[in-house]
Amino acid sequence: MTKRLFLAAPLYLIGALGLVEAASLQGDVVDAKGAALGNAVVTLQGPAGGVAAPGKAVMDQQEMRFVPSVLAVRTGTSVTFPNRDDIRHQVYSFSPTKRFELRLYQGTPSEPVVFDKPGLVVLGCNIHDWMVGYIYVTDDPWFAVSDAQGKVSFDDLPAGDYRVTLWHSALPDMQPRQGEAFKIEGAAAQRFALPVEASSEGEPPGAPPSAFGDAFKKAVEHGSH
Ligand SMILES: [Cu+2]
Repeated sequence: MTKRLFLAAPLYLIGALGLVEAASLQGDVVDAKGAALGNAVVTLQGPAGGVAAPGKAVMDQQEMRFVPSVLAVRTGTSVTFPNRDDIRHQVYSFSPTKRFELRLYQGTPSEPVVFDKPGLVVLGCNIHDWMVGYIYVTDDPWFAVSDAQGKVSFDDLPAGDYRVTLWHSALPDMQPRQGEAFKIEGAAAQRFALPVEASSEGEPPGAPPSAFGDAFKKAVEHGSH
């Protein structure tokens, strides 16, 4: 659902004018061992210097997890944080990109949070320490989050030269990486490698990252006694 928001309307404007040849890109994101890497953010800067309009996006809480665990949005996007659990959450971020706190709540807070600066926002919940989510805010006109098979796809791109930026929460310093420049004409395919160890291999999307895994397991164990 949210993925549709990523590929925003201005792309169609460019296509409709007929000024540039339309192209598409199928991307495969892989880790240091060449295995498919899900939940990676891929952003593109292209030849036309296109600008995607800020939109609206949703970061759910379901079964005491953030869903999706990684959300990419254009700078200026309003994000709502509906709580679909029947317990209360208190969502916060201490990240310099966007500091906020949504007081203990159920349902959807009336005001969305506007992410007005590019950068990474790490989400937590004051009640459930293992809950962690990421909002990646970008100025780049095209962006997507890789699926569980490491796939991303972009349609209606203007043909030309592109620069790619890649990010994943398991990168040692959490900093985005600049990939090699490449050309897109017609239907292109590209492989994007990130220096991420295969620690998250086999984990379902949205599972707590390993740093939080122990806390999560303890909580579950306590809960079952
Ligand atoms: Cu919570």
